[in-house]
Amino acid sequence: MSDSNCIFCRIIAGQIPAAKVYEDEHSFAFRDINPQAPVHVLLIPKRHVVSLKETASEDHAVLGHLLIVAGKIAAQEGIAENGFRVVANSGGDAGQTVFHLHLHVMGGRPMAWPPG
Ligand code: DGP
Repeated sequence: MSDSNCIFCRIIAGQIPAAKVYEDEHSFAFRDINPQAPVHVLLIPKRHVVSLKETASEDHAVLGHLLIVAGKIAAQEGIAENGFRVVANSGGDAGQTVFHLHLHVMGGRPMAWPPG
């Protein structure tokens, strides 16, 4: 199910342009408009899920699928060998600004820990 008010649902539908890097039946990935690393891809489920807090039992398979796809995207983008980071900001304190679950797949430079 999609939400016509959601930016990411509209990107999946092709109503808002985005630089697509991957798509399959259940997921869609595109370049972040405000990249924080040389490679910064957003990977989202096609089904409108608000955040990790709102996941339902029916999302079990797609959540696992997203992690596997994240690794494939890292390989496709050439960042798998040196290392990459996968982040899901969930809720206000984490800095979530778009309320359609997304994994940030980032790499291409050394990253600090802890994150800010
Ligand atoms: P978060 O803070 O975790 O909710 O990250 C949301 C990300 O989405 C942020 O890094 C910027 C990105 N973003 C927001 N709007 C758009 C858009 O219209 N197109 C693209 N490509 N990225 C967007």
